[in-house]
Amino acid sequence: MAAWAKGVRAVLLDVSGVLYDSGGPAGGAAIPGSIEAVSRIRGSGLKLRFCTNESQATRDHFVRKLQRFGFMISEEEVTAPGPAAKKLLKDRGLRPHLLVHDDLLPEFDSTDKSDPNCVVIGDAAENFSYQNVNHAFQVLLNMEKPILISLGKGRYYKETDGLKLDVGAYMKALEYACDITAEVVGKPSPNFFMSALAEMGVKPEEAIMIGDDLINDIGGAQSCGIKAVLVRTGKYRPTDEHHPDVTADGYVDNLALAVDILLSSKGSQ
Ligand SMILES: *[C@@H]1O[C@H](CO)[C@@H](O)[C@H](O)[C@H]1NC(C)=O
Ligand SMILES: CC(=O)N[C@H]1CO[C@H](CO)[C@@H](O)[C@@H]1O
Repeated sequence: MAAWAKGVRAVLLDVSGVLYDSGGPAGGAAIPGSIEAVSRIRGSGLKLRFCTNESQATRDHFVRKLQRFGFMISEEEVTAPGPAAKKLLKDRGLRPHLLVHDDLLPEFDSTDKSDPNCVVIGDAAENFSYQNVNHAFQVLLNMEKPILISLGKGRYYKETDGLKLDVGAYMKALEYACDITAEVVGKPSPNFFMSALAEMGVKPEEAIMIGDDLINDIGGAQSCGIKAVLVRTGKYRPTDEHHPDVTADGYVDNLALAVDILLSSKGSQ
């Protein structure tokens, strides 16, 4: 029996690359077996939370896309960096200049954006034009003490037509140009994982994270004391199984198989 599957009461699921592959005209497609796998987790009585670094769209938009692919999922079950950043801005009285995707803008409708005293950067995809990135740079350098808030720090992700630069690459560019360090909201930041656990009311050792990103999903969860399993879907690459710094608690071909292992271990407890 897999050691990682013992004593699990709650499951944290990464979404893109685990539940579905993004890209293409339909915006992506479910990974075979994953729709049933989510239903089986629900049926088993385990707690469940979707933990995404998705910062290209509002949470509502994101949930509707997954429902269209066939997943049973509701907005309250999603931990995403957009809403987390919105709360942080409010708590600290920060007014953002936004370098985010057009589809994420509605998330900040009620946020005061006048006379910005920070820059928020998300996965802006096509909106990462030279003009937009350079403008954010100028806004930062005009501040007495530049504050850069980044919705995740992924290096790249995979869409159906290939690998794409993620927000982390642009965040680094601004950090370098302005000689500052960004504050990261979202994976792999410990606060992000801990808030997902708090929402489920479980301790780190009672949860398992399942993701396709070795550094952000696996390393991020493990740094909070959460066990983590890497699936060989999405952005997975064979070299992920021999990484010098991060070793997953398990490596499994896909979500369906991970759920098989999890539920058979639960049955035998
Ligand atoms: C963002 O990208 C979309 C799609 O390419 C484009 O229509 C829109 O004008 C862009 N917005 C900004 C602020 O650059
Ligand atoms: C941790 C991480 O970066 N996870 C996901 C981020 O988003 C992309 C796509 O938007 C996924 O492929 C990653 O798995």
